[in-house]
Amino acid sequence: MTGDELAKTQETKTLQTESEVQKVLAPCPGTSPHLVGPLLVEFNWNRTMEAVRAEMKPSLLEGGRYKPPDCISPHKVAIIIPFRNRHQHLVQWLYYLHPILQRQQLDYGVYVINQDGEGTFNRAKLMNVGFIRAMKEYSYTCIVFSDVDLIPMNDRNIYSCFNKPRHLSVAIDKFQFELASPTNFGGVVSMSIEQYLVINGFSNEFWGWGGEDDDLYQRTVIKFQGISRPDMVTGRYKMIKHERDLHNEPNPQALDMLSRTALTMDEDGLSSLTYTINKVHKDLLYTFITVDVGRPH
Ligand code: UDH
Ligand code: MN
Repeated sequence: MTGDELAKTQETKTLQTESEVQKVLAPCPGTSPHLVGPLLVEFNWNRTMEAVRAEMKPSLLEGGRYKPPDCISPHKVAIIIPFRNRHQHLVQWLYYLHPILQRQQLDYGVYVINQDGEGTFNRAKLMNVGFIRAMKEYSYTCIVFSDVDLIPMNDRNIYSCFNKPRHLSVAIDKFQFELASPTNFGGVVSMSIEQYLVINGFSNEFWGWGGEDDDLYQRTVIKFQGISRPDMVTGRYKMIKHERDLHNEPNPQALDMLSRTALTMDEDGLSSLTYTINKVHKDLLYTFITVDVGRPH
């Protein structure tokens, strides 16, 4: 054996440890080779959480975490789902999204932020809590905020971050696959950590349904002069049908508050967030964080 060959064998030996194997993985390609495009999405089934867990078990790490096995993903994405009392929607979301996110070769984690108690729902505040908690756990570079009832119909709609904050759910079946309005910024939105910090996150002051997404849009336009969106074919979604939840009535103050976003945004948001975490549960499919967000003052 020549000296060179000997050196090679030793090199192979030192590469046995897991961290060394990680080091030699190449970066993932710009476009994942696993994408298939349009997807069939339907909700006329009732798989249990147990069944979904069993199906996803081979690929996932505890807490709803995943990393591509064969390349290093540049996209470290925390997915934040505002939640209360929507168990079956969550089963459906997890069943569809985990395989999609994996085909997109993302290094991701799923965080379900569960509002504790029966008080008025505050979707935006749950998003802020999810952001802070996820950042404490891992060096995420990107955040995707998603309603629990929105399922993408095309896996080329990448759950990652772009040069401007991005509205992903542009073409929902509920609105005949058209944009509900030109300024719509609800449903599924992504932004980099830096972008989210610049806009000071969501407002904490929108209690009940409506307005918080428009406020987020205004913050984004003020700081970034616009948003990013996929095309209307890639951005197709199905929304799981549902009635209005209890304690999430339309907020009568929303319009009035929206006239003051520019004045209040630097004082209302991540910089003023208060909350109490009551429980953190790590499931294989997600990290479930139960939080007391308080009540309107
Ligand atoms: N959410 C919950 N629990 C609640 C309220 C809201 O988990 O009690 C979360 C969930 O992620 C949901 C998101 O907040 O997807 C947005 O709330 P929503 O789905 O109620 O909002 P949307 O605009 O519906 O879809 C408003 C009421 C529509 C009534 C239609 C009656 N036909
Ligand atoms: Mn909904």
